[in-house]
Amino acid sequence: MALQGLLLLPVLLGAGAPLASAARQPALWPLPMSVQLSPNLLRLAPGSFEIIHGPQSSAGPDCFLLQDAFRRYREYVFGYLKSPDQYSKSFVGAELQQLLVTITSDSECDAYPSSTSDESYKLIVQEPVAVLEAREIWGALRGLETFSQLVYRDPYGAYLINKSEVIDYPRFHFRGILIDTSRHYLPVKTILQTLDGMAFNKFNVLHWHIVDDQSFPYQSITFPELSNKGAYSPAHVYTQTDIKLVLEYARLRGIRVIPEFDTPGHTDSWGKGQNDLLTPCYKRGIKIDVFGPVNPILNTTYEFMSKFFKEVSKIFPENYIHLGGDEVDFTCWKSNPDITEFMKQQGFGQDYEKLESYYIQKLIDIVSSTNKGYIVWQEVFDNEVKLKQDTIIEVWIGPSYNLELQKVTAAGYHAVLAAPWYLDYISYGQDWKKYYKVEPLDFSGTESQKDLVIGGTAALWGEFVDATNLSPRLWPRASAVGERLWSPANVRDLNDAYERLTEHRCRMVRRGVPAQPVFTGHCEM
Ligand code: CP6
Repeated sequence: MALQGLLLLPVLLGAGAPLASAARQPALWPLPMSVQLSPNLLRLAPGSFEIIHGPQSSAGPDCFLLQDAFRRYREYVFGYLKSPDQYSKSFVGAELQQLLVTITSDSECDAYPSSTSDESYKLIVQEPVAVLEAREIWGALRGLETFSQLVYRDPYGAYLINKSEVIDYPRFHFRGILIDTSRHYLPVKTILQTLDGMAFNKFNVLHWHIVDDQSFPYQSITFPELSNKGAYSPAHVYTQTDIKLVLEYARLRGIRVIPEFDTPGHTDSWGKGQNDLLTPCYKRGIKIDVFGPVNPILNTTYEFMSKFFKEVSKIFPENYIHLGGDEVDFTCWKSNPDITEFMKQQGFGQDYEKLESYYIQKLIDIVSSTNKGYIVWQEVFDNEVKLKQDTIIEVWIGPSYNLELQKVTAAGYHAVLAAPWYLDYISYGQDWKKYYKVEPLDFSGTESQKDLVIGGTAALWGEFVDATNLSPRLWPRASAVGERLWSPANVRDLNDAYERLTEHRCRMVRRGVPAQPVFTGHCEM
């Protein structure tokens, strides 16, 4: 049966292929704020079509970020064609010859993207020259992605684009992906590929949960023993060179890299290379060879943290550092007589959350003195730690995350939502729909409370994820989150999303990001 089907296929194609069918639609993902597609089609000639700077642009050929993006997007549009001139000489009709990219405000080509970057753009596709206009280079990057998604091929392989007009900007300015390089080391190549996928989906924050209990792959300049002793092996380390590579690759795609150095819990691996940092645990009053969270009662702890975060704040250009603060286990602190004594002195009673707050407060003062802002997991807020007003609280505990959003924003803090988007949980079926249906502002609160929700993060924790399965587990499931965070709130039609996502997934695969299938079917390669 199957064989017969295969043999019949060429015959069917030869006889039945429609001649001048307008064929497929462009598949835009995430859907822009406003799209007007006219039925008029333009063709692009792979050999001669070019993406260049507009004459009025504040950026020119010395803007490496845009030059590199022009090169990338030409390749994405034409799919690394081997014989690019196949169609261009013979075709008649309307042709799109150029895309002119214009930056209207002072272009900062060497800058890093930040929380205030402007990602808006306007794209007009008309004959013979299309125009992409953006205030900043970050908007031009998003517009180039959209332009590349507008181009599709007819059944004969010709490149088509509708005359069209797109006006676009993100609904939320914080659109993150969490990767975890402690539970499994991820090769730099895998991280770069993840950044590619993020750019295809207009994500703009890589939340890099770089260290945790299991391993410490960050190679510190000040404290090299941390990774010498705490990494899985000398090969499972991010050198300063590796970090710079990731930072630059992300920058060129308009992606911020926010590192997380999670303390005082989740720190087992720190203890291997830094003596006396962790709390010694006791059993029946006797010290045992087990350690708990960071020891909050020693001056040496804070001296270490000062030096460590001073380094981190220099290495990472990002204005925010994630300080963790989640899931602190009090068992070891409770067992330690020195801690018990300290609790008495401070008048903390039996309330170990007070001790945790004592630590975090001191840590926050240290990090504030490096002129960085900080993000913390929701426990830090729940434990009533005194925070600077511009602190970002990451809400991760479900299912009552909307209540938490209500509380966090009522207290005037900024919130990032992660709870409904834990992609490390897998199940049978199309779970992207579950992520897609989430409405981040569906909690009771005033308009100004809603304004404090700055976005969300799709979290791919690493217990069961390494380089072999990261990409298909992340994509296209995270794409659902990407559209929820970029597109207007009323873009929620599951059938329309299904059609676009199916094609978007094929496009990711063609571009070298192995994304798992949405459902049955096949991809045109
Ligand atoms: N690691 C760290 C984790 C988790 C957290 N922090 C986590 C907890 C519960 C679930 C998934 C992940 N693996 N450091 C919580 C933020 Cl369900």
